[in-house]
Amino acid sequence: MSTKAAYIYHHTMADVILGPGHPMQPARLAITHELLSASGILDQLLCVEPQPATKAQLQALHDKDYVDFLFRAASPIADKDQKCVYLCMEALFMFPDLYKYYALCAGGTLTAARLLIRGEAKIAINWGGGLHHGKKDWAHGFCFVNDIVLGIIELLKFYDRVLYIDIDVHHGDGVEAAFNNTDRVFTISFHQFGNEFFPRTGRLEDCGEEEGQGFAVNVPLKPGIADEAYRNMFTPIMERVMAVFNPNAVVLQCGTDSIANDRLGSLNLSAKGHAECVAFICNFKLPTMILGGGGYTVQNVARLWFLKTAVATGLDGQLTEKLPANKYYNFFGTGKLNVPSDATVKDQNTAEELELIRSKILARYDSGTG
Ligand code: TV1
Ligand code: CA
Ligand code: ZN
Repeated sequence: MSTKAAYIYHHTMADVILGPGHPMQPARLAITHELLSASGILDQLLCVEPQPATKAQLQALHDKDYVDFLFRAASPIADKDQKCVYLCMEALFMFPDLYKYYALCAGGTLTAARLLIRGEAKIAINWGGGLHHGKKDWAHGFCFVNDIVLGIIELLKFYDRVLYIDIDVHHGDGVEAAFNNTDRVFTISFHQFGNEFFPRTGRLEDCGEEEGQGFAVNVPLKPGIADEAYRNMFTPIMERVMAVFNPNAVVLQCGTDSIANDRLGSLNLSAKGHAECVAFICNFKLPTMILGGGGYTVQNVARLWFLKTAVATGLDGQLTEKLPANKYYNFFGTGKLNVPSDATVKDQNTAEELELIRSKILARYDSGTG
């Protein structure tokens, strides 16, 4: 008997609005959920409703003062000076229920970690998680907590080595920073880089420090990369990392802002191309946590997370090229499942540049293959 894949979802998260015109729309969680439900795939998953993370759990990464601040922050009594210290540019984006929302993001990822540790699932999916920019005492890039770091800290209680893979269009700076000096967590981020693109970190040269030297990889990309060129980076690099690091568990951040026509990102992957990366990682058959993250063209985020849920759980044979009949049907524009690459977009990466990045990264691991 094979264990079901776990799917973590709390319906109240989708009702949250971060602010007028804010690109991060939690409603995408409900739309993804509706596709899973309408297709019948949801019935084949172990659905788990998370508890909010407690203050004590958040403090596994975050400073007590910062957690206390978040708890009070969305209320009118919040201190203006404190906002400046903890929130930097995020001060504009305070919203009611902020604490509840982020405690559920983190609680969901902690639940995913525990399901994997207890062997209750081999794959655990939390589309509400993936907040890779959060720092121990400040909010950054829509991430007021860092659920990923909290989840990895939990996994490290049981697993020796955890591999973190980040295919969001932005650099996974918060996760990289938290584990920059340790050899127990290997972090790798593929991201758009250059021209001040947020958060401006994640250079090719940055590869960990002290004990952690060689345990971080950054793959900086220019706008316009599509499926084939991305695959030619992702596959050989991940194959090598898997062989060299030999992880006991994997955490995959699946921000969908790297597909074509995102509101913030300028890469040009198709939904199928992005989902292939997930299939490739799941094929290693390690305990794997799958998290959300960015993704700002909401109907395409729902398409892709629906597709990835099916791919990661081995249920993609049940999908068709068409979306199932569902209550948001008109909102999707077309009834098609895939989001194709945009043929009018030019790839600004040259084959030579990509080859140089790939060979520089692979050369660091030439002597050891496991
Ligand atoms: C409110 C309303 C907020 C409209 C933010 C785009 C908005 C952005 C908005 C926006 C926006 C960013 C910066 C500003 C540094 C700051 C979940 C001085 C149309 C994981 C976070 C990107 C990405 C933050 C998060 C970035 C993730 N871009 N409209 N804000 N500058 N912040 O650039 O990696 O996907 O854009
Ligand atoms: Ca990334
Ligand atoms: Zn992003």
